[in-house]
Amino acid sequence: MSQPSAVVTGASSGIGAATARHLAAAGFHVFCAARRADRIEALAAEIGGTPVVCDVTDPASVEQLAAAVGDTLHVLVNNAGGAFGSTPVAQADSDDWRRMYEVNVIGLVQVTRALLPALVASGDGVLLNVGSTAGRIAYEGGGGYTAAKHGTQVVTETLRLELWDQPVRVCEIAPGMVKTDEFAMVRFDGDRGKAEAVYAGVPDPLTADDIADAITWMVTRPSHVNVDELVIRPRRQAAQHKVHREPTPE
Ligand code: 8X3
Repeated sequence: MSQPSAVVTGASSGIGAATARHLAAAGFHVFCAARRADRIEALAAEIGGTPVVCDVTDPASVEQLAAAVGDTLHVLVNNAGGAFGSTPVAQADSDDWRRMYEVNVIGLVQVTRALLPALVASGDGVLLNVGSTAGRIAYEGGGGYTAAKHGTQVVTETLRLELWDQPVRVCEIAPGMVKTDEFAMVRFDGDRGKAEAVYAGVPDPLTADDIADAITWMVTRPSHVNVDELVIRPRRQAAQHKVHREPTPE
């Protein structure tokens, strides 16, 4: 059998880059899609994949991704996403909310729509959306992000229903506290103090590799096995508001 192929969006850092590495190690040819050319070129060179510069919120860019992938695709990991801001709903920044909906929902839908024919054509495709525990609960200051990630979750469920008679599995992974280089820094607009506070007193949050490992497991199950959703947290995070933190020096 020829080498199976995978697309990972948001592959320039964090969970996306780790997933590209893990899938390549599992035998996939990986199309590394993201906006930052230098990063995905280096990653693709490292893992023998193909870099594709792509902004998932731009339809023309997504079409170019589909053209680069070609007629057949085995795995699509819709990972591109993110949180912008942490203001209460009463002070919501409409532009931040729009950006979050654009990347976490509309971008995901655009990539899915463009690549679905290739997933179907493979005869055994897997579509995996990277959601969040923020798509399961609400928390103060999380309004725009939780709304968007609930959107990711509902789109995933809808797709599973709509594709019920197609040879495509539809899965979601919903990670909790994962420490990556960029997620919290982007959310807090580069405020390192606020970003570090998210993980304060938690010496062992999940890593991008933990999530990539779980994603690789999900997409490599036998073809009759659909892992609908997988919620994954560090042991210290029993719930969004219930995190076992160790005292930190003042
Ligand atoms: C990230 C999880 O806790 O920051 O997707 O909302 S959280």
